[in-house]
Amino acid sequence: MPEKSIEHINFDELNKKAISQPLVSHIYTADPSAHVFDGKIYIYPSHDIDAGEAFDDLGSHFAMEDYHVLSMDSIDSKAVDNGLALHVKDVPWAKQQMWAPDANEKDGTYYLFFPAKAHDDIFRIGVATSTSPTGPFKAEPEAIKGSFSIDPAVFKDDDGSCFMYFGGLWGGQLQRWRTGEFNAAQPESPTAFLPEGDEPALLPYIAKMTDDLLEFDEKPKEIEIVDENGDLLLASDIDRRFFEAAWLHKHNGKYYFSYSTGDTHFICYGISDSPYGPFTYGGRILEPVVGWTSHHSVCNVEGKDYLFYHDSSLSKGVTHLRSVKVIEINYNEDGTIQTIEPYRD
Ligand code: FUB
Repeated sequence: MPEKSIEHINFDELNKKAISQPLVSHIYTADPSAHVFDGKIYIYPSHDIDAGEAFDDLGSHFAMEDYHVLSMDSIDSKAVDNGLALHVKDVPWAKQQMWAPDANEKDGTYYLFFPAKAHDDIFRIGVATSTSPTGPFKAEPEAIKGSFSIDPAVFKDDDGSCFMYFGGLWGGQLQRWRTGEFNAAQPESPTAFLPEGDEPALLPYIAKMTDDLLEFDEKPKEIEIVDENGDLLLASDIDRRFFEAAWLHKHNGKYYFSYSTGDTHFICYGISDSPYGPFTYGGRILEPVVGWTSHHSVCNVEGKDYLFYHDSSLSKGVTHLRSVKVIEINYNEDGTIQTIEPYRD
């Protein structure tokens, strides 16, 4: 991925201006998916490492191998690293790149949902289960049937129905699935097979989960993100169109679908009356952070919504060595979200 210039950044100054600090600093963590289970906060992040892979636009340098679950007794308490939760060597179908995970709970079983490249180099999404929110998790032998691409987020609605949101461009391969089949054609370029600028942007996907949360209960459907006129966002609208990092939360009875715009580095959102959308673009939640990627979750803790996010300030700008942070989010009276600047002026 093309790096954002970091040469001008004084990281000591930047860290003083940061609106929050890393939740843990003994390991690098990213892509935080936060949930409250039984009154305690659990964060399911990627576990960033430097595996020595060369940087490329497909994200090969994001060569993560395992997951650790973080937990916090309250929003102000110290985060605890609960150790190894799942390693790629214990996932029969997966080869490499344990990217952004999520988790959920049903009837006392905890489910870890994660993307990885399978042995044929195609990203799929798998499930692993545990009797504890912190694992260790045991992976299912196969990936979810009909799954593809990256960044699963599993939202449980008020009636207990669970929906997976997923998808990611470039290294996440979404552009290779435009016909419903994986397009293995050359070139390797992450921007090949994308729509033209005046065509609608590629869309993320949703699928209702089966009651046991191990499979899709329906063929994944595209989620429309539209502008104030009801028109789909265009591929050229790079400040607003979906790229990766899907998340769904509810506020005052409305569904908020949030996501990263990738190469423009914003976290944006749309609002709908249905978990299936269409979502009307609502604005930005988070301005760009240090590092190429931006990835987040929104979690309600004791009545307040918090944004869990990451940046690369601790590693002094190394894009694949990120740290998870948290900050409260606030809404305006009309339901729009107040945009967060990650560093004070
Ligand atoms: O952590 C690897 C990838 O980087 C995630 O899957 C994307 O969302 C981006 O954060």
